[in-house]
Amino acid sequence: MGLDCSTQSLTATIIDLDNSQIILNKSVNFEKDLAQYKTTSGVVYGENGVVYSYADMWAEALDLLFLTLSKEIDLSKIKAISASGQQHASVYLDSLNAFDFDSETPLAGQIKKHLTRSESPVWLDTSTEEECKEITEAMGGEAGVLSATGSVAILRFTGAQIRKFSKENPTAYAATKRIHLNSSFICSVLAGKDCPIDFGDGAGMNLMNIAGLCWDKKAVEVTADNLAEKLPSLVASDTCVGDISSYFAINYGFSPDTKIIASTGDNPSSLIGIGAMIEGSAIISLGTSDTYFSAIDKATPAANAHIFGNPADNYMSLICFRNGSLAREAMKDLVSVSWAFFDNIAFADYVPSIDDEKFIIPFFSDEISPNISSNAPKYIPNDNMTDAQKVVYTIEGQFLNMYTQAQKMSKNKVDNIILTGGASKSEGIAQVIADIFQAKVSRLKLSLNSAALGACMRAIKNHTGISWQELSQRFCGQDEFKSPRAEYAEVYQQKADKWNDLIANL
Ligand code: XUL
Repeated sequence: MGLDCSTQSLTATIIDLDNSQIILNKSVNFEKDLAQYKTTSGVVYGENGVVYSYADMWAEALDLLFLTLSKEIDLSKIKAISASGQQHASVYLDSLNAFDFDSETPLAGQIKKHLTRSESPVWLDTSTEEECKEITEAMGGEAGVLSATGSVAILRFTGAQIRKFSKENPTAYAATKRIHLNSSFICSVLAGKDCPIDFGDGAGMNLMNIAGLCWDKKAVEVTADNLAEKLPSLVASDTCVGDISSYFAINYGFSPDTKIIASTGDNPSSLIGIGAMIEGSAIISLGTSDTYFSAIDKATPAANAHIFGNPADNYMSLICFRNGSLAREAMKDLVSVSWAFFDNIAFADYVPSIDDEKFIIPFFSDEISPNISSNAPKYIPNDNMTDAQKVVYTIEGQFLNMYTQAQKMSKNKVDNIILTGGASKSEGIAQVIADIFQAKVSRLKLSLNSAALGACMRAIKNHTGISWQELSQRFCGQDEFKSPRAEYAEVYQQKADKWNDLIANL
């Protein structure tokens, strides 16, 4: 069984390994099914950028989900469980024994009585600007935080959130004996004991030394007083932490020897569930923001990108581009064309060529990768361009930018790109990506919760030793969508070099 405790819901995916079949996918929706917590899509929006959720709600969701599952399926057949969770969210507890459950009392109340902070800050929170500045300064500047932890100090990362709590509520902070991430919290609840944080999710805290895969002494020291003793240990993601808590065996019929495998963050888990855990594959997710993530062999930190642990081995890069779908939509409206034209027709007769005048830098809102204000002078459509060219150069701009940013993290060749998200249906976008990256572009056959599937695959891997390659062949079906056209490799390399010059001058 794989679980994903995401922002909006808790999902379980169960695989019947003998028949290579995903037999169940079920979710509890926080807003709808646990309405008493009064969340909006699983979170509460406070003032000044504060966004939080509740650890006792996540625990209650586990009770609810397992109760539903126990009526549909014989849970004693589950051999191993792993979980994934929304990254960066944190849980503050007054005791290392908080997971020592009484099997007759619901989980939520048992957790709640141990919380020193009833609210768990989540990744949407942007209230920690001051703390990020302080951490950056104490670490000797951005380069210091980046080289130590794999990311510059980031608003939503856990370190800044912990610092803010220690400043605003020193008494409750002092009473905190353990700080968990959402993922290690779920793991601890499942195992009924205090469990470690894995390298995948630990890297999203600005506290883990990215090269050494241990807590970074300086980062921990400058973040908050006595923090080292409040953090769990760090482990490789494929660690079995023990057997399931008797709470779940007694209440839902799990076998007492069901193995619990360390949890990880939802992005590292999706890397597994999409089948891109081995170097040479990358995922491009086309959404409100576009995201590029890929398995990499070395930790080579780059500003504006993150490095997390790859649960399969080594590392993964994650680069987020703010100008994704909204920028595409803005350009579609500006040119005043239909989606059919924007996604396909515009590309029909296009032959890539080098032409200095024909770049569009489509940063409609402030871009974060790289850091460029939307007010910066940019190359915009001009009257010498046809409507089709305006569309094509917009898409080229987005993905030349993605390609050059990805190259900063790893120059290793990617030969398979898996495209997900709304715009992945566009033939034109897929072909431009294939040509720029000179990689085949595939799409997933089934649309599943890739983080929950990844957690399930990690549980299987730990329990059986089946290789990643075989697991991805069996469970992550991909269809090849577009092939790279070798004749345009040189043109796009020149365009990428030119793009770097344009951006450097903004
Ligand atoms: C990654 C991030 C989000 C959350 C979503 O850095 O903040 O992708 O993990 O759950």
